[in-house]
This record gives sequence, C-alpha cells and structure tokens, in this order.
Amino acid sequence: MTDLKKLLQKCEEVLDKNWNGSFTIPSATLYPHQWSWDAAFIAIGNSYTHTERAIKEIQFLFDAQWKNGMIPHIVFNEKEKTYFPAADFYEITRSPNAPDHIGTSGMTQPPVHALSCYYIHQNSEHKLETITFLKNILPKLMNFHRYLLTDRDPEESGLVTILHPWESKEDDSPIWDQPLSRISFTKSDLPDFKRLDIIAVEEASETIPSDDEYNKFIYMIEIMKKCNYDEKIMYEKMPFKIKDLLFSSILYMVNKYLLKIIEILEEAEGLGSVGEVQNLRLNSKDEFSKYSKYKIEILHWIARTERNFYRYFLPPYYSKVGKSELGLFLDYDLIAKDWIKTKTVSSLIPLSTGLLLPEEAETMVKFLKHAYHYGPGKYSHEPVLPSTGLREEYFSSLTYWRGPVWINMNWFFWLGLLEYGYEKEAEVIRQGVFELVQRHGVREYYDPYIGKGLGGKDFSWIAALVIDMLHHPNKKKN
Ligand code: 2M8
Repeated sequence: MTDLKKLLQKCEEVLDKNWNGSFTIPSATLYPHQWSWDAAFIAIGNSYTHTERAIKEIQFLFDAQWKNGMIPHIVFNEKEKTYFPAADFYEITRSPNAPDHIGTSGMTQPPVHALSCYYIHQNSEHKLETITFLKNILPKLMNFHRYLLTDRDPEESGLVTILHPWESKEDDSPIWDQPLSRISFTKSDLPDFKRLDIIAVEEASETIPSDDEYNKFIYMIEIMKKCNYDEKIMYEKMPFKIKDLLFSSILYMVNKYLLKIIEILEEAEGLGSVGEVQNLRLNSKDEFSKYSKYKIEILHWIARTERNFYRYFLPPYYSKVGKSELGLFLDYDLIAKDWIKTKTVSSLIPLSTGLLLPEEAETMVKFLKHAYHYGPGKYSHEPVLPSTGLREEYFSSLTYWRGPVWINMNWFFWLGLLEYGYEKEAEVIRQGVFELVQRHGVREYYDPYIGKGLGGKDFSWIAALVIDMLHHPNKKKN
C-alpha cells in the first residue's frame, strides 16, 4: 500500500530541487533547459502550494513566444551545456519571428498550458494575483492556439499538423517508423554532431532512440533551418507531415479551458466588491468586447475539430470505435495520404477529449482492459498503460516511447475515465501510478513488465502529475 504522505513529500522535493528561480528543469544533466509541455505539467503540480512559482514557470516560457504565436518546445539556459541540440544548433535568427532575447528551439509541443493556467487560478487563494495573471496570459494563449489552427492547419480542419517527431513528444514512437522510413539523406546532409543523451542517462544504449532515428531527427532540423522556419515553405518541403492525434486531442480539450478562463475574467468584475480585490477595475468595456471576440473564435475552432476529428483520425473501415482490435483512432500521414496503422497509447487518448459517444467510451474502456493487459497481476507490473501494446512486434520494454510506461499518458487517461464516470477504472490507474512511482522512484519512464525506473531521475513532470493525482478528491477513499 502506498504511503501517500511520503509520496507527496518526495514529489514536492523533486519540484523544489529542479526549480532554478526562473523555471523548473525536467531533470538534471539530461534536460537542463525549459521544455514547453513539461512546464505546463509542472505548473499544475506547483499550482497547489506554489502559486508564484507556477505563474513564473508559464511566464518565462511565454516570454519566449515567437512573433507568429509559436511556443518553442525548448527555451534554453545558455549556461547549461549538457544537452544536444543546444540553442546555437537551431540558428533561430534565420526567422524574423524568433525572439531576440533568448535562445529557443524552432519547433513546438502540445498546448497544455491553458489547462495549467486554469488550475493555477482554481488552486490558489490569491485570486487577485491569479486573475491578473490570467488577464495578461490570455492574449498569448490565444496567439499560440491561433498559430496552431492557422499555420499548422491550412486545411482548416481544426486539427494540428506536426513537422517533426519531437513535436509529437513521443519522439521514437513506432507510429513514426513508416513516415521516417521514407526519409533518406547522405552523410553530407548531416552536420557534425555528438549525441549527449547517450552519456546523460543510465543504460542509455538500451533505452534511447537508435542512431538511425536520431540522425533523421537532426536531418529534419536541418531542413527546417534551410526553410528559415518559414511555416508555408516548411509545410511544402518537410518530408514528415502528420495530422497528429495526441496533439489535436490536447488542443481540443484545452480550447475548452480557454473558455473557462474567459468566464473567470468576465465574472472577475463581481469579485471587485469582495475581499482582496476590493475596487479593482479589472475589465474595461473594450476588454469585455475582446473576450466576446475570443469566445467566438474559440467556438469556431472547437466546431471545426468536432467536424473533422473522426474524418481524419478514424479510418472509415472501422465502423465503430473499438469494434475490432484496430478499431482505434490513428494518426494521419498527410504525405502518404493514409492512416498510420500502429497501435500505441495515443490511439486511446480521444477518451480524454470527451468527444466519444458513451457507447464508444465503453468499448474503449473494454478494449483498454485487454489490449494492454490492463489490471493487477497481468503482464504489466502495475495496472498502468505502456506506450505501445505489449504484444506488438514493435514493442520494446526498455526503449523510450516504444513500450515503457509514461505517467503523463496515464494522467490523460485518468482524466478521460473520470470525464466518462469510470471512477473505478480511474482509481485503478491512479493507484497504479502511485505504486509505480513509490516503488521505482520519480523517473522519466518505466519498464512495463517489472516497473524499473528508466531515463532521467527526479523527473519534474512525473512529480507534478502525481501531486495532481494525490490532490484529487478521490484521495479521501484511501
Ligand atoms: C523528450 O524530448 C526530446 C528528447 O528526445 C527532446 O525534445 O529533446 C520527450 O520525452 C519530450 O516529450 C519531453 O518534453 C522532453 C523533456 O522531458 O524529453
């Protein structure tokens, strides 16, 4: 049985240890900079006890926003030299959109941030501070989502196109094997470089992406650079162009949190007469009209996604979700003009969007229990989800996103199960996460057979999401 108090304390210590005064590193040595979706998860973990720190985390990231609205997936700390590719490798000065005060990467990651900003407000007693924060961050959140639904969605599908596996966050997932197999280059196309992930983590040779994959990752950054990060030119030239299921699911979910933030700001006027926000003139008349314009824009985005989600992500030959082993949602390869028929944990993520019909959710949950050997005492060490099906030929229990357990994917599932009222199943996953982290440490990912911790140690987003799960009302049941 997990000692929840000890677990909470351990996770809070990890976030304290990794906080550097401006942002929280994911993990020392391996990831010494700020990563975008890590920062969003970390802000959720800090939202319960460190409002100030959570706000600073998001502000530091959004201060590095590109002029076209993009939030880069890495904001670099120039003093840190243990991570490759570093700021100078990306050469972002090639783009007029890049910030000129700080080094960043030239690609993006999913927009979890509006959900984090909502949690910062909801979990804080300092409403004056959090409402002022929401008021200032809202236009930047809108610019990021608008960038994703314009530059990265010229088809106006309401779904996001990614141009590099690192934008998917599941870098070496078997989903990308097929699209990557089409990419060829010569040695002269590659700059000289030395991988640092090999030395930064224990047993790296067995757990990190292969050299072949890594060379393709680097080659594709070279193409982005040659395009000077021009979105239109990259959209034509990139050899990797995927309508990404996980990315689009998160954007759809989080657009609804943008609406919640606007609701808070519109009601904030009411707060002007009570407590610490006495006589605060929060919103002028044109601010109210700006919020109404934002709301209309967001509702259009949501409607577009709802119109196209099944069209792009559920192949027509699967009449109903979960009807067959492969009746799952799949990423869509825009270059091959076909679905990528690989079964990974991403296929189950739409449960978290709330888009599924109840009977589809039911099928998904049933599928969930079998396809992943879900449940205590079966193949998987704890009742948590591995990143790919354990019986797939591309499954590997040690390699990064090709089989190991990632806590953030289980966190999304847990939210989806709760959304559809599967409290029992949600609690099994929640307890499974606690057991795994309690027994095997706060690690980047875990071996699904024996639970062994892998990758980076004292990993911030794992600590943050466990803190969130520990604060969930269900905890009273323990
Ligand atoms: C990993 O990101 C890759 C490293 O392969 C990178 O961008 O360098 C992914 O797991 C990604 O999802 C995560 O944001 C990052 C930091 O934790 O590490």
